Amino acid sequence: MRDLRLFSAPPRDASSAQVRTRVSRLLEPHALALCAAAVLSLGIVAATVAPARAARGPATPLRTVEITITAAPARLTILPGLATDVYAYDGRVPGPTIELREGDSVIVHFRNELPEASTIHWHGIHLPFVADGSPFHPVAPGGTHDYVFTLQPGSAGTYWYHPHPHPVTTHQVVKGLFGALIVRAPDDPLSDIPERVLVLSDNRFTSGGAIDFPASGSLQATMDAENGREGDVMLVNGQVMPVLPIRAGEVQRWRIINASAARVYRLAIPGHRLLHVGDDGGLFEDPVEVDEIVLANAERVELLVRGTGAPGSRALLQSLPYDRYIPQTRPADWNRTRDLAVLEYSTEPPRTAPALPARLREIPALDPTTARETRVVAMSQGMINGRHMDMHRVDLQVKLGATEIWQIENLVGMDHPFHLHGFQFQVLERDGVPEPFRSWKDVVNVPKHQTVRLIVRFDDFPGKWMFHCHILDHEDQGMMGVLEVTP
Ligand SMILES: [Cu+2]
Repeated sequence: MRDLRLFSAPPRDASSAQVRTRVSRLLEPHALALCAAAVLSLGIVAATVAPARAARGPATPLRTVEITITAAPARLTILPGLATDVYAYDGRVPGPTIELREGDSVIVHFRNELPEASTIHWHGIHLPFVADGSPFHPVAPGGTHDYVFTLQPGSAGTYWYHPHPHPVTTHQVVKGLFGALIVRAPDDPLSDIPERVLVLSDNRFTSGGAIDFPASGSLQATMDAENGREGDVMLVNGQVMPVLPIRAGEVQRWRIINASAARVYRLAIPGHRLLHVGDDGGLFEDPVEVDEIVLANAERVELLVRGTGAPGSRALLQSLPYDRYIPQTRPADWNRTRDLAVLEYSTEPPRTAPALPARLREIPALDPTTARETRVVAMSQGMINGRHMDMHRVDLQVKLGATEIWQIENLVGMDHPFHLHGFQFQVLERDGVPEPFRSWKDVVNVPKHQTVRLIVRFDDFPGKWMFHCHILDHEDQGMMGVLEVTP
C-alpha cells in the first residue's frame, strides 16, 4: 500500500489543510495483505462500484481512498489576540479540504470526540442511505462510524461536509464543523487554471473571543429563530479579510461554498465581471458572464475571476445587500455591503489571459415527459407541507427509478433555500420563468412567495432521505421532511 498526499491545499490559501490519506488500488493483492482494515473495507466498496450515472461522463480508474476525520473541541485564534473555543474537524476551522476523483471508492473513518452526538453529512453527494450522515444515523460521543461510498462518473463538482444531528445542526456548524469536498473529473476542461476554494461563514463573538450564543428567550434568540443566525464577522476560510493574490491578466478558478447558517451572499468584485462556470454539481455546459451572484445557504458556485485590474492595484470581494427577510425582523443593517476578502494584484507585468473553452461539458436533460408525478412541497415558516419534522413519519414515498417533478412553493415573505439529500436535480422554472441553462443542483433558493419547479430522478439508493430548508435554525425547528425511496 502506498501513502499519497491526496488532499492538496488550494494555491495560496493558508487556511486549507493537508491531510494524509491512504490510497490503495482496488484488489491489489499486496495492498490487501498490508492493511487488514483496508481489506475489510475494500470488500464493502467493491459491491458499490457500478456507476448509476454513467451517462454523465467517462469512467475513471478505480482506487480506494481511506480518510480519517476527527471532530473534537479545540481552541483556535480566529480574531487577532483572542482565543476561541470551537468544535473542529482535525483541529481546523474550516476542516481539511478533501480532494477526490470521480470513480473513487471512499471510506471515511469518523471519530466523534465531541461531548455530544454528531454525524458527517456529505452534502450533495449521491451515496447510499447509511453513508449520508443524516439525523437517522447519529454517532454517539466517543463513537466512530465508517462512511463508505463511491463517487459517480459525472459527479465532479464542489461539495461540502458538515454535521446533521437533529435538532442541533446550527450549534455544531456555528461552532466550526464544516469543510470543503472537491470531486475532480478526469477530463476537466479547466484543469490548467489555478484554483482557490473559498468557504464563506459568518459568526458573532463576545468581547473575550467566545462564540456568542444568545440566552434563550432573549430578543437575539428570537431574531435568530426567525431569520436564522447571522454574524457581524465575515470569515473566508476561517479568516477575517484574507488577501487573495492575483497577477494582472491571470485567470483564477474560484470554488465558493456558503457554509453560513443563514446569511445569503450576493457576491461581487466591483470593477470585475465574473464568468460563472458551475454550481452545486459541477460545471455548466457553457460559461455565463455576470456582475454578481446570489449564493444561498449551502449553495456552491464555480467562477472564473479574470485579473482585469492594473499591476499593484487592489479590489474587494464583497457581499452586496440582499433582502431575504420579512419586514418585521429585517436587521437594521441588512443593506450594508460586507467586505469579505482583498484581491491584491502583484506588481508583475500583465500576463496574457489563457484561452478558455466555449463548451465545458454536456449535461443530459432530465425529460419532464418521463415524470411519473408532480408533487407540491409547500414551505411556510418552520414547516413543510404544514408539518414539523418527525423522524418516525414518512412524508413522501417514491419508487426507485422514478423521475418526478417537485414544485417547491414558498408560502411566506422570507426566502427559504430548499435542499434534497442524496439526489441532484435540475431546475426547470423559477416563478414561471424557464431556467436559462441546465445544471446539477442540490440546493435551490426559493425567494419569498415564489415557486421553483425542479426535476429529479431517484435512480439508486433506497432509504430515507431528508429534504429541508437550509437555513440551519429553520431546519432545527423542524422545517424538514422524510422522503422514502422504496425498491
Ligand atoms: Cu427556511
